[in-house]
Amino acid sequence: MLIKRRPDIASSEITARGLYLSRRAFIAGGAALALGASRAAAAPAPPGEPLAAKPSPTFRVDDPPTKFESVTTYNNFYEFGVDKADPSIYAASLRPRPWTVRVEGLCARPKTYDLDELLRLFPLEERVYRLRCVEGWSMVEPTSKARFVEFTTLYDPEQFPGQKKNLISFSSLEWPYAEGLRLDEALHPLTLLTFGMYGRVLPNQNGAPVRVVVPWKYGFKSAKSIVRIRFVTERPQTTWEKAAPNEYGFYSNVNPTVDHPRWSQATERRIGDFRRRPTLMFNGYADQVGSLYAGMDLRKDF
Ligand SMILES: Nc1nc2c(c(=O)[nH]1)N[C@H]1C(S)=C(S)[C@@H](COP(=O)(O)O)O[C@H]1N2
Ligand SMILES: [Mo]
Repeated sequence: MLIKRRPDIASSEITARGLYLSRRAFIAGGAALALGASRAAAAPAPPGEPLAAKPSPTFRVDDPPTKFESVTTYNNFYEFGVDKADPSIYAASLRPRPWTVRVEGLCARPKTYDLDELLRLFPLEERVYRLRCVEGWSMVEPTSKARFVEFTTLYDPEQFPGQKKNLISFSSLEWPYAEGLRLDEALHPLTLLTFGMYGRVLPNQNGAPVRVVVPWKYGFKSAKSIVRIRFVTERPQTTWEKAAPNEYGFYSNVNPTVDHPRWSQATERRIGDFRRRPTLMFNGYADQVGSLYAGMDLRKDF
């Protein structure tokens, strides 16, 4: 399936709203070509090793996919710096292999998986379009006490220059980056444990070698380059919640009717587009995920 782009709320943490918008407009306009060219010279395109997967007949979006070039040069990945171009420029320092993911916490079979072992666990037919489903994790048997899942990104300042405190573009985030979902959110078939995109392995700047993608939530819920998945009872504290609890809630469902304290979420601009369009409830997946939040006050649980 195609992951719809949504407004990048987290990215403007350090930028005044006006500047943030004009920078986006600048990148969307004619200057994008020039920027793209100089950046391409600085950072060769990722090798893009093919990764076979079958499109999901269930989850299809008919919109044309965002250009591969845009998706790989306009990123948020603060481990490489806070600027949208930083990840594509600096991502070569990340070594996505060898790689392991530790699955632990409240589950019957905690285990450290090698990346290739993980890949083999997801048969081709079960792969969602270029992506795979967290549903595959049911084999680790979370116990009845498990109510939330925490995802943690690699901590290694040698591979992630943005984790060094002396870097010019360092952010105020705490490392390693941590995110979390309620267990039922994590097990929803739309929540993807993602190894690839556009038919290739994930480029480093998009979170190689494995990340989470939660299509109905704001982008920062989708942790990149993860090394640990932990089942817990209490709601885990997430990186962005720690940084600004009144701005970034645990749920962070895309919601046009609940504004960020510093800006409206009523409209969005997709990467590569110039025009703004109305933001859709749950990013357009209300039919699939709305029932997860029945009876909740989404103003309170933002
Ligand atoms: N480890 C880590 N994961 C992260 C981030 C980050 O800074 N570090 N940024 C998040 C944000 S704010 C967004 S919008 C998406 C962007 O993913 P993309 O660059 O593949 O579009 O990644 C998310 N995952
Ligand atoms: Mo974001």
